[in-house]
Amino acid sequence: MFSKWAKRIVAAAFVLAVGWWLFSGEDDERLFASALTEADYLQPTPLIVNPRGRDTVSLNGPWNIIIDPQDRGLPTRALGLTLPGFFENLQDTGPMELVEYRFDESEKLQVPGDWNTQREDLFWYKERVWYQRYFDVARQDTQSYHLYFGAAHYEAHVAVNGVYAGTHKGGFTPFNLDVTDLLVDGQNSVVVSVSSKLNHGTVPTANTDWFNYGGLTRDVMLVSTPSIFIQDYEVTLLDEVTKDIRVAIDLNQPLRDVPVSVKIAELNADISMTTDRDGHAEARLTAPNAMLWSPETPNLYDVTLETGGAEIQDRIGLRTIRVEGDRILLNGQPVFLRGMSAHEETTTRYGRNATPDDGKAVLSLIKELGGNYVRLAHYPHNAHTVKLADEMGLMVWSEIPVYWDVDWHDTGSLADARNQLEEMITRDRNRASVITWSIGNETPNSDARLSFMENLADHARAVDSTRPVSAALVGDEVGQQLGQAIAVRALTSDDTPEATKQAIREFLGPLNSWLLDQALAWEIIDPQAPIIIELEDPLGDSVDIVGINEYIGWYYAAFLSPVFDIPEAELREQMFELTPNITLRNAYGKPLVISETGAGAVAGRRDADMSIWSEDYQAKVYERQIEMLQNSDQLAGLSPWIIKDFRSAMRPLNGVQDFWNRKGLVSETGERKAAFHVLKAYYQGLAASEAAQSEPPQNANDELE
Ligand code: GCB
Repeated sequence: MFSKWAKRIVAAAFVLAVGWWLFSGEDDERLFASALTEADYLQPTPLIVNPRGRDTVSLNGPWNIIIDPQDRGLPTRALGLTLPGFFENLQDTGPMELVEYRFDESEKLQVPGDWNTQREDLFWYKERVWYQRYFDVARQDTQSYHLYFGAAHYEAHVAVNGVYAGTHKGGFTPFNLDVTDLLVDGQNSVVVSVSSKLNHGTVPTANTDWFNYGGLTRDVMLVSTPSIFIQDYEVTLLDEVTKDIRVAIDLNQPLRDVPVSVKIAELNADISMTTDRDGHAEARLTAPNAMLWSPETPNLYDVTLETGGAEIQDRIGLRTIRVEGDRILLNGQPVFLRGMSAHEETTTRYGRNATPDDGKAVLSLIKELGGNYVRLAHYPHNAHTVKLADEMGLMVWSEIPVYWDVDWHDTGSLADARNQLEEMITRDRNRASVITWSIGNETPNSDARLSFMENLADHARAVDSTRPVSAALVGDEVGQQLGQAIAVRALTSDDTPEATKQAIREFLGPLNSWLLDQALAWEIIDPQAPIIIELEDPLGDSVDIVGINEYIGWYYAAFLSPVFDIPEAELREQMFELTPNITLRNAYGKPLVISETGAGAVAGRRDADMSIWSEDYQAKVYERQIEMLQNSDQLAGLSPWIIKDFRSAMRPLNGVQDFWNRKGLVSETGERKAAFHVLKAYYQGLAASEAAQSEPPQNANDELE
């Protein structure tokens, strides 16, 4: 028999031991600190190419959601315990259980879709939303299962049946997670937490002229493959004359001697190969009868790839694309890009495009203009849209969101940008429509930015050596040289008020003023001479196609007016006069694409006096731009800004913008503005003369027959 005291000591020791066991975790300096830090993130598994051509089950539809502005659903540490958070999808099974969230019977959001336009109270919301749904799987032991997300904006954590499975950063590219070991036969639960918060270190940062749409914005699916499967493949036309084609396949594992095959039935091509020790196989074939892909003839071939009995279906166009001197050659012939820039928004819904029809509505507007090209700005658009561009015959500029003020010194930002670039290329490398990978937009010139961007250019070429690399440059020179031209004209005109001349001289400073006076006296500068603006941004040397964003006719007048003390109305008039005398060039002898130009206009606002925000003013900017463009012998195309008015938190002007950027050629509901018709006449004229030039010479007898 134990004595009373012995029993008490044992009981106390037991209590202490349990307490120590429960609460002896490391000391937490913060209560409810996140237990999921970047160091713990599981990366997605390598991207599976063309999931829709495989065995998939769609997980689109209504998902249960919980709004979590304080990140309380993430696993946290408190009182020495790790609390698993909402990943668990815990159910209370009785009236005495404290579970402070519930997905079942919660509100729902449609997937794919942004949350901002599905619920009024989420319009400006950027923090975390938890998504959950159930799905059934008839599990087969021979199969591998992958959860595939077309995009989640911006950071997503995924858990399956309560187990954290991986994290992805980047709001516009796909990712997949191998969840084979987490699935059960029958009903499964997936929980995804999505945060749309951007900061100084994200790509892009929070500083963008487009709307921060958050959520599971693209298709979600469960892809089922054999355990050994084709991860990635490439079918590329190498030569437009010999019609040599390269086919390359990569397995998900480095396995030697695995039989794989590629069939293009219409071309009588049926190749069987075995993989090397890297799980890679490749072959060349010649298809003399292949009809090439072009915007005028968007021919696509059914391609079937197979290994271990699992087939993948694709439709692939064959074409070559390269740059020679200042020309872009499509199938060996110079091509002029008659395009428009587009955000991923359309006239048929408010919010981020989600369905193939949304993408089609955007591309159809560009076809209606007589276009052959679209700049998908400023981030990779939905895979559906790029497929449609293949089918509809539109060449594509595809871009990553390296925009304005990314942190050029941050290795994390560079890693994110490289990853997004690689995911974009991997997803779309078999799309004939994509003719260039753009590594960014309007990145301000500095040494740190140049090495960041050169790193991206090298990476793009390493991942895909078959396409030119491009970037849209901001062209500081345009503002500077326009300013110079205006200063010279104002100083030499008798009509300029003395006060204005004085303001310009003050801006120039005594030395520049004196130099200018001498140059004028010695007739080295002719105030009426054509203006040649040469873009010298060193990034132009690192890319193959130089894009320039220039807003002659829109921004510069507002920028220069206070500097020169010239009324903005007068400057705008001068800009219109000067524009046709401007020649744009790049210092590197490369193809020059006007990646942006434009002006804002409210649909329906007409004004013969040409006030800004009127359709008439916008149309005049387009007319003058078109005149100016004829001067540039390096010009290889244009994609004015932008096909449709788009949402932007940066554009608050009430009664005019109301958080819409108004530079669209059509309004958010599809009203065509006057400039739409100006550009349409220009593009249709160009298309007609190109068609006439490419027609074989008329046989004299044809007319007699
Ligand atoms: C630009 C940017 C684009 C803006 C546009 C504008 O240069 O590249 O993202 O939306 O100008 O409207 O100012």
